[in-house]
Amino acid sequence: EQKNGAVPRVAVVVFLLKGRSVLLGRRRSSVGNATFALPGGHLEFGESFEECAAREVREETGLKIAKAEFMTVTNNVMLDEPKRCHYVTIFMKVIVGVGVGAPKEEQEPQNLEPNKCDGWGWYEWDHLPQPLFGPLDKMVKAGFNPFSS
Ligand code: 8DG
Ligand code: MG
Ligand code: MG
Repeated sequence: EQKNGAVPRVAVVVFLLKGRSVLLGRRRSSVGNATFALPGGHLEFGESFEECAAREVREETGLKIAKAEFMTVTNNVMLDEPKRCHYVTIFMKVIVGVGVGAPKEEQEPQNLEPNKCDGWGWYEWDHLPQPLFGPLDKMVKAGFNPFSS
């Protein structure tokens, strides 16, 4: 069933892992406003998942990542948001300070899109901030752990 020409879109988001922490920012958006989410955005025409991950992380945080690894994919239908949407979301991961092309430990994220995000912070996986953005919340509640995947 298709409503008002709306179609599912593909998003690529990135778990940046540092020690026991992940990078999250509080959204300013008509989808998941004021919830904590990963850096990421829309897959552009012709892009690989890795390219999209690197571009979105650079655009949003200034961090340079060369090699993000595929982790998992989820289907996210969000009809209750002010802007109804449906995303197939690709989750990638990068371990900070490990391997060629990973950001160095001392590199700190910058809030390069302050109209879309309140700011980036490192949060321990065992003490995640609330509320989490729906797609991430669903994974956490299902027991997903990016450190053991
Ligand atoms: P762009 O113009 O830079 O491509 O898009 P954006 O402004 O960065 O888009 P976004 O909302 O940050 O990401 C696109 C969609 O990805 C978002 O509306 C829903 C989906 N998405 C998830 N989980 C997450 C997540 O943890 N973080 C982000 N940023 N998006 C997510 O399903
Ligand atoms: Mg973006
Ligand atoms: Mg984004």
